[in-house]
Order: sequence, then structure tokens, then C-alpha cells
Amino acid sequence: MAVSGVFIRVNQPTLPSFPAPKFNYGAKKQFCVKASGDSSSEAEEGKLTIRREKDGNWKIDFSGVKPETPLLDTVNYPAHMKNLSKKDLEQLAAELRAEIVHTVAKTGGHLSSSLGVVELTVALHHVFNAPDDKIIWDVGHQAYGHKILTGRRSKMHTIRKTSGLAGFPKRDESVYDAFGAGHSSTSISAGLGMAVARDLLGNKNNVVSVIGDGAMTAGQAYEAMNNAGFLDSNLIVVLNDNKQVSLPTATLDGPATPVGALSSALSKLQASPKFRQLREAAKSITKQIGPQAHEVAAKVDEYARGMLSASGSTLFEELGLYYIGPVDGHNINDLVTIFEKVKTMPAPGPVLIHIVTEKGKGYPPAEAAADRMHGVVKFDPTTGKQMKAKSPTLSYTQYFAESLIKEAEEDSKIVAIHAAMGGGTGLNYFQKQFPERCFDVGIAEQHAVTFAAGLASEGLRPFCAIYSSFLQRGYDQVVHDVDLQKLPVRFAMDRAGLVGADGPTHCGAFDVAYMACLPNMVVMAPSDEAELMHMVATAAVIDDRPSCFRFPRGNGIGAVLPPNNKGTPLEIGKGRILMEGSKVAILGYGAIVQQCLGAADMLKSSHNISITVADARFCKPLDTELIRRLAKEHEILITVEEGSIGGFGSHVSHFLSLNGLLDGPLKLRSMVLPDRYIDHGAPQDQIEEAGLSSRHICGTVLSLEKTKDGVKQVLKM
Ligand SMILES: Cc1ncc(C[n+]2csc(CCOP(=O)(O)OP(=O)(O)O)c2C)c(N)n1
Repeated sequence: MAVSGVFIRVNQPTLPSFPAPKFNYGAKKQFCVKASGDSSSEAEEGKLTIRREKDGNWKIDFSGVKPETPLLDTVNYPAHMKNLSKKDLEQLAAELRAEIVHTVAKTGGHLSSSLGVVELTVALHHVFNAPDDKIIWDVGHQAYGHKILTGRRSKMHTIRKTSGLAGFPKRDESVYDAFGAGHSSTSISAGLGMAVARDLLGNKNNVVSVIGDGAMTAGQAYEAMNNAGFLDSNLIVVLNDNKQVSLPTATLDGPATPVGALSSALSKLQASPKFRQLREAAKSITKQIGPQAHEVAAKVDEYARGMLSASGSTLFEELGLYYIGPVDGHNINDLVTIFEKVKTMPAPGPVLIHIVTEKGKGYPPAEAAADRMHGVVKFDPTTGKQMKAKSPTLSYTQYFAESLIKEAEEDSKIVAIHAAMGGGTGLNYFQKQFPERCFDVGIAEQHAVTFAAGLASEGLRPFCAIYSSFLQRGYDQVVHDVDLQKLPVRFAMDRAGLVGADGPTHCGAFDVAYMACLPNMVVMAPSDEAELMHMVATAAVIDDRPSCFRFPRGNGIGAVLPPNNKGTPLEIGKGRILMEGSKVAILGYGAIVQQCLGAADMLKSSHNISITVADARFCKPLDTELIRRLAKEHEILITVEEGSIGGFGSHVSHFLSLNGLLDGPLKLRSMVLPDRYIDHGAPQDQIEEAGLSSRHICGTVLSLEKTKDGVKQVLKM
């Protein structure tokens, strides 16, 4: 990396010196393999796929062949790394990097964030004594190396698969996963809680929170630092600064400039070697000779105004954290030395170590890719080319973006907001067409919602595109700033329902329940991509109150799209009948309507049952006329949704009971997600586990018909 001269080098007098820590881990004597030297005979013979070049850099052969990892093969747990020399640690890092690429090429998953923290992971596990010392990975998408070094290497081929390892740290999975994650910016809060608990319980362990500069854009990180500065507990925060805030790490026009003032402030710090060197030297001297040196530091501070307050300290220091950095996050020597020193400081209070890394480091295809190969499907390790499945239809996300663009072409007041998820929400496309009308606010869902409320209060028509599960974080803002004031913010909730490999942290289970209980909110869900386009058009014209619509992860079903991909506003609170029958009514809400249609086909063809299938379209306001009719004209009414209890089915049964429609012979059942979190896995496995497949809908109908044979029959299907 070209900026190495900018970093704090630990051989300079930057930190107070303390005696080197003594390790006593009781680990068995380990077999220690030497790092291969410059031109070892083994390397020349081509036996090693990982070797150090003459220039000191590591050369890794990223072919599909399993890399030779002689040193990594001796490390099952961190205890096995304690006696390694710094040279060995470098080799271990190179082998770990090769192993990550080799594994993820076969499984898919998060790649480049883990590659960027290989040296950090090795240094942390060498210096700190997990699981007694707590290492907390923010978001957790960068923890693949951590998983490999903490007893899970042999299971890495199962990562993100049904019954396999989770893609994020998970407390149930390993004692080394100190805190579960998936959503960002929680690590400092959790770490502080652990540090305070340690103090109250009289324990002596270290707590290290590792947080990226992206995750550092969220308010919660500042709330935590503010509190950490006040409580003054010993806590180490490692800020992993790779200058990538949003996802993907590129726009459609190429690499993205990181959003937010924080990013430019961090860059200023990195860009000023003199400043850092002088400042750190001054701070170090201060510790030894007294406060006069503060003046020197304060003078030097003028170079980095973006980050500094009037008193001359960094933002982090203002909050009460002792700042160290920037440090080259790929230099194991420096990382180990700094961690050892910080670890042995008697009472440093909260310390922030600012390291600079490169996302995708050491794997040329990732380094070269515009998105740095953040999240990948299986790929060819030699070229980095991903094996993307071809689909005749686009993702719901793309249909959403396409139709929003069509609305915005005709309505200049339409604006779009997302929280660091331009790729995930499809708003990158909107951004390309309307750069002035698209806002990436960083990983800041709470701010995104209230910012949208502000835009709406001045007469603009904001669409706030946030994944269902991430919007949970902005819920008070949805209630207090939007719904209570009846401001017409439109919420596009992507990834509604089960989400496959990402698992429960990203599952959009609760949005129907949490949105439909709000008095002013219009709550919709499309049954296919054409309906999604109509709902975008509907939301655009709802200008007197807030509205929302949810749509799933995955591709459309091939529905006929409206002309020019521009939807037509729907009548608010009106559903539609898709199939008319007489005995059983299945009322679906959202994309699950497709499973309802599948169930109806099975019931008709195999059991000759006359079925009505209706697409509710709205959870709020309910189509009471439709529901009344279905209840009165059928013996059985089943509602189906891919959401938690408390959602659409609850609203329907509430309406039916209040109106006396449950006082007669009607048999009503609500099919919802089960009352537990469903682990990551293949989408089809998840829907089966949730009991929401066509087969399960069939089974519910047949069980109400009391034809036991029929139930058995359908479960065999
Ligand atoms: C609350 C929340 N919003 C959005 C996301 C989606 N997300 C996952 S990683 C990421 C970027 C994180 O950036 P950074 O912390 O710098 O890590 P990097 O990917 O650069 O390694 C985002 C926006 C999330 N996980 N949680």
C-alpha cells in the first residue's frame, strides 16, 4: 500500500513502554514450522503455493488447488499461536489468506472484509487470550479468519449453508464468538458492557471491539464512545479503516467516494505523517515529563482540523478515548507490538487504535474489483470470476429501482434515501439517473428515517429504501417522526421474509407487525414484480400519510410488467381475487401468494376441492369487504404470510372477531413464521422449516377437512 510512510511505526517513541507480556497459556508444546525464506529450495521446486518474495511480499498461488498451509495446519485454536515469532505470524497470515480464498471460492460468502483483516486477526489472537479476553467483531462479516483460527476450520465448507456454520459470529456456535452480530455498529456498546461487567465482577480480562469505518458512521458507535469516555473502563477499540463505508464499495460509475464527514476526517489524519508522528511523540513525552508537551501536540493538531476540536484533540479523544494511529493494519509486527503495549498498560481507560487496511488485500481479483468482491457467490479462485446463476427474471430489488426511476422521471419531487446500501436496495440505478435526488446517509437508519421526514415536511416525496430487518433500528423514528406527524414518507422494505444464507440477523420477519400497528401507515405487499411496480406508483401518490411496501429477496416470477415499467396506482385498501372457488379461501399477503396458488393447484387436482385464492395487497387498511365475503362464502379461511405473528393474520382475525364473523361455522387459520428464529440456509429449506410451503398450506386445508389420509398423502408429496 502506497501510504505506508504515513503510519505510526512502533520503533518510534510513540507509546509509553511497558515490559513485554509473559505468556503462560499452558498450551501443549507446539510444532512450529518455519516461514519459507526468500528462495527456499521448496519454493523453487514449486511445492509451496505460498512463499515470500525477495521484496518481502507474499506470493500466493490462487489456483483451485488446495494451498499448502503447513503452519496453519498446526493451529486449531489461538493457544497454538502463542509461541510463534513475528515472522511465523506473517507466514500464518499468508496461509490464512490463501485458505479464506480457497474456502469462499467454493461456498460463496463475504470475502474481501475478511481478507482485509487477516493480519489483524492473527495479531489479535496471538496477543490476546480469547475466549477469556473478548474479541467482538462489528457486523461480523469479516470474521472468517477468526472462525478458522478458533476451531472451525474443518467446518468452513459449510458456512452459510443449511445446518452449517453461520456467516457471522454467533454465541451459540463458539465460545470464541463473544457477541453475535450481523447488524452493524454494536461492538463498542457490547464491549463496554463487557468491560464494566468485568470490573464489577472483579475479573481481569481484556475487551477488544473491532469496528470498521463504515460501521463507525452509525450513531450507536458515538453513543457508546461517549459513554466509554465517561465510564473510563479499560476497553480497546480497533477502528479498521479501509475507506469503504457503503455497499457495494462501488457505484455503477466506478469506485465510490466514502460518504460522510468522518471519512474525510480520517483521511486527513492519514494524509499527514508529520502531524501523526509529532503528535504521538508529544503525547508519549507528555506521559513522561508532564503537561507542557500538550502545547506542542495542540500546535501540531492544527494540521488535521477535520478531525479535531478547538482544543486540539481528535474527535475520539474529545469523547474520552486515548487515540493511537493511524497504524498500518497489514504490518503484523506493528500490530503485535501495539497490542502488547496497550494490553500491559495498567489503566489506559478506553483506547482507540486506528488501523488502515485494504479491503480484499492480497487477493488480486478482489483488489481490482470495483466492489472489492464484498459478497460473492462461488468463484474461480484463479480469476475471481463468479459463477452467477442465470435467471430469466431480475431481482425484486431491480424491479423496484426501475419503477421508482419511472415515477421520478415524471415527478421531480421524488427523492430517494438509503443507508449505505446503494447496491442492496437498487438505488445505485436511481443515483446514476438522479444524482442530486439520491442520498446515501451512511449506516444510519435512524437518521435516514428522520431525514426523510424532514424532506417530506417541506413537500418532497421521499422513498426511504431500507431492508426490513435494518429498519428495526429506525423504528422510533418511524413512529415518532413520521407516523405521528402523518408525514408522507414511503418505506420500501427490501429482503422481507426469509433471506437464505444471511440468516436470522437479516431476516425480515417483523415489519408487517411493527408497521401495521401504526395508526397512520398504509401497509402493502406485492404478490409479484408487476404488483411491486403498481405499489411504487401507489406510494408515490399517497401524499397525506406515510406508506410502506415489503418485497422479498430473490427474483421475480416472470409476471407481465406494466407498459414502460411504470405502475398504475392501486385503489387503497383493495385486494383482488385470483382464483374463484366455493369451499376453501386462501388469502395470501405478499410474495407468499405464489405458494398459495401452488397449494390451490394441488388441492384442486389431487383432492378436487374448490378453492378461492385472494391476494390481499393491503394489510392496512384491510379490504374488509373482501374479507367479509371470503368468510361468509367459504367453510375454511386461511391467511398466509411470510412474517411473524402479529401481522396480517392478526389483523384479519381481529376484524373477523370484532364483526362477529367467527361466531358461526367458519374455520379460520393464520399461517405465519414460527415463533423462533430460523437459521441461515437454502431458501427452500427455510420455507420448509417455517412450514409455509405450498405443501404445508395444503396440509392445513386438509387437516381442517378432517381427511387424515389426505394429510398423509400431501405430506408425502
Ligand atoms: C444496521 C446495518 N445496516 C446495514 C448493514 C449492511 N452492511 C453490512 S457491512 C456494511 C459496510 C460495513 O462497512 P465497514 O464496517 O467499514 O466494513 P467493511 O465492509 O468495509 O469491511 C453494511 C452497510 C448492516 N450490516 N447493518
